[in-house]
Amino acid sequence: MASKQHPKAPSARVSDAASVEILERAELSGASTAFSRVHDQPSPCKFGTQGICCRLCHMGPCRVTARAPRGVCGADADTIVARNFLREVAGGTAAHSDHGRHLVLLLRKVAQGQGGDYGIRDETALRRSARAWGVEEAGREPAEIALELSDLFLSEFGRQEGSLRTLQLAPRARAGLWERQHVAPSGIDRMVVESMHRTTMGVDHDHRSLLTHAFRTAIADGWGGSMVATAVSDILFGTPSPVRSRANLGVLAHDAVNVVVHGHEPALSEMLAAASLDPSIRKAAHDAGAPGGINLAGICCTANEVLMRHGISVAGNFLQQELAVLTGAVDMMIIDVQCCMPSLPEVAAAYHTRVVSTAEIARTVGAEHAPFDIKQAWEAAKDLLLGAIDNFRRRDPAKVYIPDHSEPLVAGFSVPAIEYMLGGTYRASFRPLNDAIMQNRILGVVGIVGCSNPREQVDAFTNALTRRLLSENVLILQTGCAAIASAKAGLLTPETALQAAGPGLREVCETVGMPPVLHMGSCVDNSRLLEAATRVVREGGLGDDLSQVPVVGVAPEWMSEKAVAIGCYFVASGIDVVLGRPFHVGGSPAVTQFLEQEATGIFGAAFHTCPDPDQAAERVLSILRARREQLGIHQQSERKLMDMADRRVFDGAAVHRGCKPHGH
Ligand code: BF8
Ligand code: SF4
Repeated sequence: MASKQHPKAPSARVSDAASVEILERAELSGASTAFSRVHDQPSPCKFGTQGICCRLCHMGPCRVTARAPRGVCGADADTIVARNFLREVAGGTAAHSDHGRHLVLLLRKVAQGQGGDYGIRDETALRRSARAWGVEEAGREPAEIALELSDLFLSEFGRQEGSLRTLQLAPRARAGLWERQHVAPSGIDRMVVESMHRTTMGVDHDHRSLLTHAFRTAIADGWGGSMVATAVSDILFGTPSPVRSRANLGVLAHDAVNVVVHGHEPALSEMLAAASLDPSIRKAAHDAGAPGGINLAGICCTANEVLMRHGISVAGNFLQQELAVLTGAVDMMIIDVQCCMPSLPEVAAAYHTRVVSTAEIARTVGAEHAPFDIKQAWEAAKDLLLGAIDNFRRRDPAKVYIPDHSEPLVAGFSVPAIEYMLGGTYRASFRPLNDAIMQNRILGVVGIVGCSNPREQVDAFTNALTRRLLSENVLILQTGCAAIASAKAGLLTPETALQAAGPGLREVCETVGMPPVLHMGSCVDNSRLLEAATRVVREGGLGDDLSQVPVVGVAPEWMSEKAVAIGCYFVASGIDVVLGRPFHVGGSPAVTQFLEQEATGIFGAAFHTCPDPDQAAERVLSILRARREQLGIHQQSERKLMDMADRRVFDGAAVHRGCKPHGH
């Protein structure tokens, strides 16, 4: 069972001290983790890596070689690679969008008075979304608005013809481009189904046609399913605002019942957060010998959801799920959907930890299954916590090792929160950000997103890139496991991030009271990045489309097909994407060329692959500078401190932040 010894020391494979300590212990005990299994899968199949393996029909599987350049049906490398790529995008889109659908169905039940213990927690968010999607809200009751809005959202999933309504949230120039290029998606579900249809044997064989549909499908994810998921989460659970918390395995407690929520969908974890404060639950925990009560902590994007809204601490990101169990201190790990490793019950078997799966669609062999019924959410949440309390009694202190490492952080940066920080209560506005970009105090804005991957040193690329770009006066927006990586490195505290920031960025952030690295939420919340970039366009002065604004997306350590979909909707939105790891498309120069070059002609943005952080930083900076040059705002020397004349201009701009852009 035990894996072969890994040639690299734990400290070369993970970055944070807590993970190093647990991984060292895991390897001594011979526990199987992603870090040992990756060593058992040393050289990934080269056909798979290049995307030239096809198993879409039973005349195959076929793989492309120099001697056999076509599959049995005649498909060549271009067709096979493009089909495989489209299926990845469809998978990612399905995951984000099905998550969105579950939330819309919950909102609809709430609107009909059948939402059990759920309600509309943020009426302002409801009215904001209603206005954005063209639903009449003035003078109407919340339930009435919510019903119409949820019906509209549901119709976006099932729409059979015509473009998604939600595309109207994009800058007008971008929505127009999508129509002209015939990539405006129709129904979200339809796009995914069509992806499967196009890629089945004998249908779409033209790599350009297949890849175009990949972008169309991805737009239905970013501007459709994910946008809806974020909007409905904010309505039901509250729009995030800045909140303090901590991240890393050290948040687990010796004296409390540790309940780890892991996965993506926030409905159950919201209820757990509330139930953990219930007096009867706290008393039960005390009675069981846990004076600290219930200590709720998160992993992956469920962590990000409850962090953003409640400041619940983060136990870790993707590759720490097994490490958390290996502390021996987790009394219950509650999993829902996506990124939950099937290995968890096996790791847990050496401890008292109970792994409980809760989503109807997601079973894990060896885990207990407690399907979560929203009609009895409060009771279900309390039952789970009582089960965890009971299990706490079985915790073996001799097996517990909690690394003494966790970092403070600030998260909770929704777009309204950013707008408020920039402009204050009366003049909430993006104007100060646009001005700072135009005056070259801020070079540009970069979204650093995505996963961690055991094939590289975990978190290292993300954090090196974040530090470098901060020093170059780049404002950083983060989501997903990348945000947790930076949290563990201390980069989500304003103090540390400001120290790393270049002088212009630091000055702006200190003036408006905003940290230079903004945690914007989970991976479906990459929609918040689209929304923020759109706000920059609408604010004026930096072009009229996303392809003009100095904004770049980076996925340094991605692993999930969800990241492929996210990358595609960023590019389709006109935002260049730098990947730290290449797609599985190398077997087709034509597909590679389409993604890395032809896309620019269609969308004004493309993919770039840069396997090390310095190279990625240079590429990001050169894209930002090129965009600045096109806008004619590149003249000011970079790294320049504000002198008094500058300061007067800046203060003037701040005073007139409500004004329209100069000369546009
Ligand atoms: O959806 S960043 S490892 S948890 S896929 Fe998964 Fe990747 Fe983490 Fe968030 Ni996103
Ligand atoms: Fe082979 Fe074509 Fe079937 Fe793919 S679809 S497995 S290339 S015969």
